[in-house]
Amino acid sequence: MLDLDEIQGDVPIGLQKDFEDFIFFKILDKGAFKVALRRDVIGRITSARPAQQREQAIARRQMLGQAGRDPMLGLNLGFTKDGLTQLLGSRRPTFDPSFERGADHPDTIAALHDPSRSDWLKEFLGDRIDGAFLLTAHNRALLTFHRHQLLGLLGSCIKVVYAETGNTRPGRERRNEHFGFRDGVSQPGIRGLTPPSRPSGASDQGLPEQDLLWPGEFILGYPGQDPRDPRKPGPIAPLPAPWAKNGSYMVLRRLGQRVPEFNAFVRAQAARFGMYPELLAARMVGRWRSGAPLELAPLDDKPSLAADDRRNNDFSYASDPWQRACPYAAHIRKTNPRDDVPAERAEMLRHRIIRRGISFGPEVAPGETTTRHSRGLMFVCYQTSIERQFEFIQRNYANNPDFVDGKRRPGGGTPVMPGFDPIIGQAEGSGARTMDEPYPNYPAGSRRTTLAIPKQFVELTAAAYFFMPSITALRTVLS
Ligand code: N7H
Repeated sequence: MLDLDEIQGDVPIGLQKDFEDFIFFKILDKGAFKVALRRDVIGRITSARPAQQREQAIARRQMLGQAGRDPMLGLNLGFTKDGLTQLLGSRRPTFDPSFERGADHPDTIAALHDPSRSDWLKEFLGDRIDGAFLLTAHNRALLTFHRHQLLGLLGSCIKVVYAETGNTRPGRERRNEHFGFRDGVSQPGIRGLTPPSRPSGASDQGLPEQDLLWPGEFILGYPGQDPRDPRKPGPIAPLPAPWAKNGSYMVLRRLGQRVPEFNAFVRAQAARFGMYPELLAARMVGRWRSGAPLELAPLDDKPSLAADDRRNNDFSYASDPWQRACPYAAHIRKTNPRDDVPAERAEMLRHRIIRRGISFGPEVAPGETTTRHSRGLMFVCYQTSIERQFEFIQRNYANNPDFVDGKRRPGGGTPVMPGFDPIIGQAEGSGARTMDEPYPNYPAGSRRTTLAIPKQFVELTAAAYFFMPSITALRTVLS
């Protein structure tokens, strides 16, 4: 059983939010910071227990058809490797190798084909970043009040290096990211936390086809997955220090999205292939903008399917071996290949992440045909090994045109090169990318098409890795 009073709420549950401040800071006065942390801040941190209770309250309200929302403030806190060194000294324990290297290390940048630091936001690079506060609220005024209060408590013991406010999009776009796709549909479940929806049948599933993973994949100090058997727990990974138990690693990436350019590209390419643009956009992502998966709705959107949480994830790829319904390289097939290689099912469960991102930046303005305002996704994900989880997905799946490997044209024909993930895949030196089979051969057909993508529509503008300690670690070793 997970210790929900110890784990920060954003990790296993998610902080309830319509607005979220990301406050990146440098510690100026270590002693004063520790005092303020212990005296004024730790008591405000939202552990997974209240986060879970709030989820239950929201679900009850929805069931009863009650409108309105309770004010739900949330606060979580993470430290970079530099922050841990500030607080613990240079002889502190060594953490995950990728965390210790950092997102801005030239080796990380080269391995992930990220843009070089000179192309990142200047403000983000303005000073050393020791930590980040994640602050959430259901309206902007409350968030601003909450932020002033927090920064007032910390006074001059920190310097804010950079801050970004994320917000859910307005009106009917509320659940969608900036390209207009519904986000937050598929997440791994956690054994012992996510209830199985079909207790009589698959005990390794939460909602239908939602994998239930052993908690050590996301929270330190618990058994993770067995690499050979999807149902069995693996060993508990050694902790960097005993106090790291109930902690997790957060990857943060500020991903700019060039929305008008993406839409214009989709329209032009769809015209070239003689297909309607919404279908091409869906083939790039693997879901329609509504959230309905191509595996269950290959040629026409089915919004009712998208809205049904018991059905919108209830599919696999083994039944689509020739990418007729969904391209191998579509964003969701690349980043979570499910049973695309049935023999590697257990291994693939070791590369999952819990995503907790939020959009930032304004809506596209009327007449904005070339991106004029910075907007995109504050991508956040949690894991217990950055190298094996986030970095693996980005490097070995999304950026790797040969993945998924071993596929052939129907009937055992020539080998297929699936191409890049057209949403987040990055070629070396920001080079051009291709994706196989944008035009569907569904239910049959053999028309061979390739989508040529000359430029990125998603561009990294800042990134950092954080450790999210347990409440006790914050109260003892770190303050
Ligand atoms: Fe992705 N998008 O709008 O196109 N993502 N993503 N992502 N993503 C998903 O299931 C998107 C990014 C994953 O289990 C959906 O929530 C955009 C990064 C994974 O079937 C949509 C950006 C990484 C899944 C998007 C972005 C991932 C997933 C479908 C950047 C990791 C679950 C809705 C701006 C390296 C797959 C949903 C599954 C789903 C979009 C970033 C990973 C619509 C625009 C950086 C694992």
